[in-house]
Amino acid sequence: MKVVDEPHFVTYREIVTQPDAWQEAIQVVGQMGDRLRALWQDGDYAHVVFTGCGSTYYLALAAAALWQELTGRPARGVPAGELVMYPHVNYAAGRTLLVAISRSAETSETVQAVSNFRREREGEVVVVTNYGDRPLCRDGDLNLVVAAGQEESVAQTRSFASMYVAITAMAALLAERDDLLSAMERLPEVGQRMLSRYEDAARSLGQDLSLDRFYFLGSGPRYGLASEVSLKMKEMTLTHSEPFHFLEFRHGPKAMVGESSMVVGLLSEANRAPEEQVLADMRQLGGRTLALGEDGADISFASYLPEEVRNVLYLPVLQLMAYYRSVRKGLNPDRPHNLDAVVRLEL
Ligand code: F1P
Repeated sequence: MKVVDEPHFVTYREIVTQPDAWQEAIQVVGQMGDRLRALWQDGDYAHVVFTGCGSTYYLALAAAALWQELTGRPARGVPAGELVMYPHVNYAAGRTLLVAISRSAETSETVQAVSNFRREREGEVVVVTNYGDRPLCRDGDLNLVVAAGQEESVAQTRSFASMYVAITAMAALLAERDDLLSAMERLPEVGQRMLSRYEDAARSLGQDLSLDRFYFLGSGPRYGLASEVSLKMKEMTLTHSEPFHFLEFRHGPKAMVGESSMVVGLLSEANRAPEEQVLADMRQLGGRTLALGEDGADISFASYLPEEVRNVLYLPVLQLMAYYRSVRKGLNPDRPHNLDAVVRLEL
C-alpha cells in the first residue's frame, strides 16, 4: 500500500502541537519554583550531572552546557548506561545534583543509574519526564512532569522539546534570571509562527531525495540539539546523518561533503562569523547548506528573545524536515525501523 504524502501520522500532530507543551513546561517549573529553589540552596552542590538515553542523553548534553553557562556550576551530560557501568569516571567528589531525563520514566539504564546514585552517592535527584506515574518518579526528590509532552510515536519530538524547555526554565530560575524567565513566556507564540512560516521549506527539503547524507553542526549549548536532530534523521528516515561541533567539521568529516550532502548549521549569535564560514567552505566543496539562526539565516527565528532561552526554536522545522523525508521515502515516521519506544533490559 502506498503511504499517502499527507500529514496523517501522529508524529506530525506531535510536532505541530509542541508549542502547547512548551507552555505547560514553563508553568510546571513556575509551580515548582519554591521547591526547586530550596533544593538548590540547601543542596550546595559541587556539580550537576544530567543523564538520559538516546534523545534524552542528547538533551542531557544540551542541558549541561546551558546549566553551566547560566548558573556557573560545573555540569556535564552522561549517558545513563555509562553512569551504571563507569560511575567512577563520571562522578566527581562532593555533593551532586543528578537530573534524570526520560520521556517514559521507565528506561532501564536511567532507572538503574538513579537507584545506584541513591544508594552510593551524596546528593539529590530531580526527574524530568512526561509521565508522572512511572518507576523513575519513585526515586526523584523532585519530579518535573510535563504531561502535555506525552507521545504515541516512537521518535521523540514534542516530548524532547517540552523537557528541554522545562530544563531551560529551571536553569533560568536557579540562576535568578527573572529577565530570562519572563522572556520565555513568548516562546510558544514564536514557535507557532515558525511552524507556519517554514513548513513549506521543511517539506521541500524533506522531499528532496537527491540528498543522501546530512550533517548537523552546533556548538556550545547547541551541540546536544544538533545531535538530537541528527538522530531524528536516522530514526525517522534511515538516512546517514551525523552531528559535529562547528569547527570540528573541517578536521576530517568534510571529506564526506559533496553534491548529495546537506550541512545544517545551528548558528549562534556570539560565534556567528566563524560558524557561517564553515558553511561557506562546505558550499565551496559542492555541498548544500541550511542555516538556522535569529535573523538573516535560511530559517530565521525573528524572536527578539535572549539567546540563552531560545534554543528550542532550532528544533521544530528540522523535525518537520525529517518527518517529510520519512513519508517521501515511504517509511512510517511513527514506527521507525527496529526501534521500540522504551528500552527495557535486565540489568
Ligand atoms: C529514551 C529512548 C528514546 C528513543 C528510543 C528508545 O527513552 O532512547 O529516545 O527514541 O526509541 O528510548 P526515554 O528514557 O526518554 O523514555
